[in-house]
Amino acid sequence: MPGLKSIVLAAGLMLAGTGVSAQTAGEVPQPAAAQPAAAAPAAGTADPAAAVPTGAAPAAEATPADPTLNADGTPILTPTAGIGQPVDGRLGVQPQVTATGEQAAWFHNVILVPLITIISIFVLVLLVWTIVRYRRAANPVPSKTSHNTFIEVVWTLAPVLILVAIAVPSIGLLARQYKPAPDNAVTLKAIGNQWYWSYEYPDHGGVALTANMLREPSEVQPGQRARTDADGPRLLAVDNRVVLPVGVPIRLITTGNDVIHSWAMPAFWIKLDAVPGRLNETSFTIDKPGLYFGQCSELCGARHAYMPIAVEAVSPAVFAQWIRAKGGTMPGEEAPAAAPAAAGTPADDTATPANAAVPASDDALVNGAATSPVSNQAATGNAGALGNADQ
Ligand SMILES: [Cu+2]
Repeated sequence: MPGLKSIVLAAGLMLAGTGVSAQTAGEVPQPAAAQPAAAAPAAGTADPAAAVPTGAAPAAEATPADPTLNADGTPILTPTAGIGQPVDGRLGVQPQVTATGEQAAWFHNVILVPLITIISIFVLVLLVWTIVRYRRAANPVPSKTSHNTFIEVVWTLAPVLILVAIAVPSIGLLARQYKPAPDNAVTLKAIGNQWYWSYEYPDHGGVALTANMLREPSEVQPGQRARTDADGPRLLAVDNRVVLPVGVPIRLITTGNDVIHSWAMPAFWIKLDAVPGRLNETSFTIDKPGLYFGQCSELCGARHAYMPIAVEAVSPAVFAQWIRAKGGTMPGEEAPAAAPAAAGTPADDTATPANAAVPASDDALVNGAATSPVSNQAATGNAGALGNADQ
């Protein structure tokens, strides 16, 4: 849809020209006329930040700029080689960016792999020694020993002690992976579909997005956006990335729409099945900003290999900007619809009684009963919020 793209481009340029830029410290503009509601002149609640001159902009262009995208819709954050993505020839786990992941990687690298190596070499040496030393030519009269209490005690106790020693850090790690998130956590709901992921932020005004894999330039229809290296590696880049704050606990909830999928993000040490009819939950905290890639990890059908996951970890301030750009609210804030009304901008004159009657109900959004605000999928040629494009 080149028409939509040019409109969004023009909106981006206009916003940049009026000084409403992503760099405006603190004073993030409120999404204005996306829901031109509630003409009640509640001037007492006027937010200074809402006095941005948005009145002149048509409704579709009043949303603040997405801080994760450039004006032309390309992503600002580009992948870093070796971080959050596979590397040719690498052995072992990806560099971890969560505390749980670091503990698990330590457990794997420092305890498990050396232990497995030592045991394997020990058993191999015993076997070879027995084969060579006690072969018929070297040992014509075999021993008739049938019991040796000391050796039997050793070969029973030693494995038990090794297993107990492993179990202590292992159970601690398991408990840590399923520790419930604290109350201030950011909730991300990941929904597996054949064959794409959709996401909801139920605590943030019902922001929702749909992530489709970006295809190679040779595979797209005219007008569709193809993958570039700025988006990510082949088969891992998506048109809409999940945006999450660093240093803030994340509550991940997964479910499936059709069959079982699995939301897997190697750099977070997360792999959680997405099962139709139930909610699975885990939590994690991302330590480092960056771009991280994962994939569906449950064989879910013909295009199982083509439903990647991309997470953009940003500072909490940028995350809040992004939420507002998507038409959502941060917890404790009023719904964006209330802001322009309170500001008393000329845009209110266009509000019709019908519009005013529509409440910006948070409850409906939290319950998932209402459709979420259409995400501005400026970065893609796919129609807004549609999954499974052309599959
Ligand atoms: Cu899947």
